Amino acid sequence: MHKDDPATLAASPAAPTGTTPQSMDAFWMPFTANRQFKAAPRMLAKAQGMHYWTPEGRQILDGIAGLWCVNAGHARPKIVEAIAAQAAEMDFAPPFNMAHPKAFELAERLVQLTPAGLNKVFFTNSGSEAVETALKMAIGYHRARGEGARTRLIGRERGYHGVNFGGITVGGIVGNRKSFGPMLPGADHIRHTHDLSKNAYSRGVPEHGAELADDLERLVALHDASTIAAVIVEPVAGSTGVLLPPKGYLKRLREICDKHGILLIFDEVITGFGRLGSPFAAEHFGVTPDLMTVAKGITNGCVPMGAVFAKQAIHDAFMTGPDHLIEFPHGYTYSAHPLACAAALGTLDTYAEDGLLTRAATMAPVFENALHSLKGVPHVIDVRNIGLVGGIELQPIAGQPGKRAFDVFLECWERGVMIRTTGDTIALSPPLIVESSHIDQMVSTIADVLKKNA
Ligand code: PXG
Repeated sequence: MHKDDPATLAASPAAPTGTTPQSMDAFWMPFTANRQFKAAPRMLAKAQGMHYWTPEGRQILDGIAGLWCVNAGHARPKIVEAIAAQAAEMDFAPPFNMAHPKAFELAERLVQLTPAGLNKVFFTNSGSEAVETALKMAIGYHRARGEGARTRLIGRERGYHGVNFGGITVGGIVGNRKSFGPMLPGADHIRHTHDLSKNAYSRGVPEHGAELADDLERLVALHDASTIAAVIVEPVAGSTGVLLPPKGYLKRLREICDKHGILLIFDEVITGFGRLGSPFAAEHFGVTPDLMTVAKGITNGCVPMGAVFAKQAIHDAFMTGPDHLIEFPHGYTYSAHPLACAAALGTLDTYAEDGLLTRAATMAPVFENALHSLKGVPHVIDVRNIGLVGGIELQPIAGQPGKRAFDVFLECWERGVMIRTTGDTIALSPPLIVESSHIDQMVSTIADVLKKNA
């Protein structure tokens, strides 16, 4: 197991490795309160193992694996070496009508990890692109089979599927949607599963709410199944504030999809690559989707990459027509980029060597106990956990939604712990190499901050 060796850390980058930029004017920052940030920047300059360092050399414990992606911890040698070697050997290869061997090697390695049946891989460069790709595959699949009326896409309230137009159409986070017009026509949403009145402080998946999957029957009754292409859900919703599927919910959703010929898409951008203690959430919950999107952990966050896994039958439906014609007119200049493929192969080696795709299962009880110790701490109204994902929901300050959690985030940063907040929920998703001492540091820092601000 890779650890942050104290000797290594002592020798680690105390000296500044970056400098404060002369001007911060030009960079329009993504998903950031730009004005707040530029008034009081939080800059990162170096990373190793479980930690970041600021340009001044201050050590920051990484409580969120970068952004749910650095699952093996930072600066893992095999990944660093693979990227460097690939950059020197071949920087780019066109992915349309050309290829390079590592793309095929990676695809074969990946489908060894996926649930049986998901044996075709299409490469993208992000989770958002993986989602667009999966939605297009779903609609194109039905059309190829002669069911061209199945164009309607169903998402779920509070869902997050990236930021492109298909993704925000099926997404259900109002702040990400309301400013951007009508989006794709015909989409609809099933209800979300969050119910604090019944499920607060559940350890692992909540008991109540499997019947919320029946909401899909309501939409089938309204629109008719013959118009519906696919349903997309996150098995565990991350961005919206860590919402776990009620016991039996995903199985029921699968059954209803099967009954009506609707494709089921799991968006595993955060749950993929070991986050729940299995390689994928599909395996964890014993439910196999028809299409599965991933990104983030596929390269340990080191080079942008996403992917869609598809069932054989979906792939095969496209494989018709003259041999020389493109079957699926879709793809990106950087699909299966050599640097991303090299990084992904180094990542899979690192996961395998350290047993990281199942380590979250071992650490989950420690993580769960630590998180649930926050029950009773001022402002905490719920604690949720599964594998190495944690959510701590806070009582919002009246009239200022999101402010309480954001203040906790700022103060944790000052105290050397990087957490993530969304609305008034704190999310934790540490690198899968996390040790008990790191978990204690994260949770005690959050508790101290909440008590101080009580
Ligand atoms: N689907 C899911 C389920 C995601 O979590 C995406 C798609 C989009 O991936 P890209 O690579 O296009 O960003 C994501 C991304 C958060 C947070 O709030 C979560 C994500 C991204 C940024 C922040 O913690 N997930």
